[in-house]
Amino acid sequence: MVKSWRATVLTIFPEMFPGMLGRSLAGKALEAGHWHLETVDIRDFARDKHATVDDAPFGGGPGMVMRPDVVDAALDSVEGTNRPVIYLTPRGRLLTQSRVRALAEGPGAVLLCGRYEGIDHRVIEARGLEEVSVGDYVLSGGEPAAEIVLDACVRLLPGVLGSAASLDEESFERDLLEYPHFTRPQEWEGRAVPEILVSGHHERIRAWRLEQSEQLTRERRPDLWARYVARREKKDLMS
Ligand code: 9WO
Repeated sequence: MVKSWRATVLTIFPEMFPGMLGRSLAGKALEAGHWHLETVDIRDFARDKHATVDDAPFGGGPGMVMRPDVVDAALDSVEGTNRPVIYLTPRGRLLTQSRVRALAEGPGAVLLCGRYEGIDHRVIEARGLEEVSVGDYVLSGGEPAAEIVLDACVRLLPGVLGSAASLDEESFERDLLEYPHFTRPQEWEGRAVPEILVSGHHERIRAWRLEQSEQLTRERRPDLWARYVARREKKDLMS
């Protein structure tokens, strides 16, 4: 039996976990023991009688900042120093599927959720925290972002998804957006399913789907399209 993937979430709202994850595939996987989740209540590491975790920013300005000593003590309480320690922040590097894949292949992750205007910069530096963003928008705290990271990782853990879905991750087609999907009824409110999909020509269906993916990616995501073209050309050169 291999040791299961381990997530530790540091937050002042531990009751937000597993949250939406508990109701999804990740929740089933949690019950099945494919991964392990623990929360650390940052407030438990405050040392004054009011359990203060935040204070006013030096230099003035609105809002409050999480104290470095409190966050540091909370991080000290976490076992397993071989896991990456990630701070969820809109300032972070954007999360990609390749980072998700690497995280899922590792022993787990420690996820630090900030509130207020964020955490004192010195603890980010001192701990060498990996700053990660799940998108270019500001939330009221890192917790929903942590749940997104966990959802993305857990579905890749061995045994969590059925075999069908795990295969589609391979090759340069990773850089493409998904082709459109259709199911019954074959005609719905005057809209027919593309004829090719009911033709039974598997090779032509595969080509049609690739073409749809390519067109959509070209139109919507020039960044992904450039990477796809580059990878495809490199692959063509090697063959
Ligand atoms: C608050 C704020 C107030 C005025 C002007 C600028 C401001 N920025 C922030 C801010 O970034 N607050 C964060 C709230 C502090 C860290 C935790 N919070 C958070 C994390 N919001 N959004 C995220 C997040 C994390 C990962 N991916 C996307 C968003």
